[in-house]
Amino acid sequence: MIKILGRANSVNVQKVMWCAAELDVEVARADVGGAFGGNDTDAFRAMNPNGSVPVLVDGDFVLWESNAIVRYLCDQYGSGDWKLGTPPQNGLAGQWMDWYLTSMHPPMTTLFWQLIRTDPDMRDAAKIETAIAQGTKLWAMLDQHLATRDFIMGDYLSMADIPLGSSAYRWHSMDFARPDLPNLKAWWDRLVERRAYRENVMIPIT
Ligand SMILES: N[C@@H](CCC(=O)N[C@@H](CS)C(=O)NCC(=O)O)C(=O)O
Repeated sequence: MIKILGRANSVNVQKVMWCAAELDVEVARADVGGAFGGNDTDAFRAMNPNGSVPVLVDGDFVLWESNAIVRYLCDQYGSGDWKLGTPPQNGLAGQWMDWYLTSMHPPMTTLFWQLIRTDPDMRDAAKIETAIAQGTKLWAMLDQHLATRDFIMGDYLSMADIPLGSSAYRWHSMDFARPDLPNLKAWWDRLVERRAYRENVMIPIT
């Protein structure tokens, strides 16, 4: 069976677990990283020299980087819309997945660390304000894209929704004033309807 090494409260692990659940792929997850440790051992670093989670182990095949793992799961085990197929489809899905990592993840990480992992009296209000402003600008771009479609690629859920969808739970759940982005909210509501999303992503933010 496929193994995923990584703690359940990591957004990068959540992406992979949500994707596997959507594909109906059985996965055994082991708690590694954070308070569980185990990611700074020689054995772990032989699999992933970064010492980060998640890591996928599928037989002899080892893979790190959560977006790469999502793509691998869809390519290897997906069918129908989950497999995509044409270069333009793969290009567009990759565009949104990479945009999440390079553009959206940094302000979302700041918000997470400031609002969840930092004591209220130690928080940096300027950092929070900047991250909300950056996040608002970026989520508004996605809101605009979603004005004419139900999901990122069109009328079907795909790998393109996975990284941004995982982060959208945090955007809508952390305690700060959010702008009204109705298309984004409607898309997020569609994700919330999915059991695989609720079970793997919508868990306490810690
Ligand atoms: N770009 C990497 C980032 C991996 C990463 O930074 N993972 C964090 C958890 S979200 C981690 O391993 N932190 C150290 C730990 O959990 O001990 C990915 O998407 O997989």
